[in-house]
Amino acid sequence: MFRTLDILVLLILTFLACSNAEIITVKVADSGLDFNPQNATARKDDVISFLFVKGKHSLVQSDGPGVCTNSTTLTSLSSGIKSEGETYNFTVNQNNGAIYYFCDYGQHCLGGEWGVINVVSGNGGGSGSGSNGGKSSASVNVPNSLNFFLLFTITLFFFKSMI
Ligand SMILES: [Cu+2]
Repeated sequence: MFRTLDILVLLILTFLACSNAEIITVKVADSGLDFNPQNATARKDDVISFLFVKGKHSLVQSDGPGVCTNSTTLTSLSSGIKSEGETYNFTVNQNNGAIYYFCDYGQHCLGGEWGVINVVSGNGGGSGSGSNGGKSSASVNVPNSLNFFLLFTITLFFFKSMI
C-alpha cells in the first residue's frame, strides 16, 4: 500500500529530477570593480545569483560587452542599488544569445565592472566559466550525478511501496 508520505516524497523527488535549472553564482566586486566570473554560461530557467561582496553596486542590462548605458530593448535585469552581503537573483528567460550587464553605480562600469551571461540551449546545467574564460567541465557533470541520485531514490521508493 502507498502511504501518503511516500507519495509526497515521490512527487517532490520526481519534480527535482525533472528540473534541470541551476543556480549560478556570480560575485560582484570580488576583487576590485569586477564580476567573477565575468563570462558565465547558463541555460533558460537557470538562476544567476549575484552576490554583492563589497561596497555598493547596481546591475543593469546593456546592449553589448563593455557598454555602460542601459539596454534599449530588454530591461529585465535590473538590481537597484545593493550593498555588501546582499544578493540579486536573475532568472534567464531566453533560449540563446548573450545577456550583457554592467554596474550603474558611480563610474564603476568605466572601471571595468561589466559582465556577460552566455545563454546556450540544450539539457543539463550551465556553469560559470571563470574569469579567464575557460570552461569548467567539473561543474557541468554535477547536475547529471544529482539527477541519477534522485532517480535512484525514486526507484527505491517505488519498489519499497510494492512490497
Ligand atoms: Cu559597481
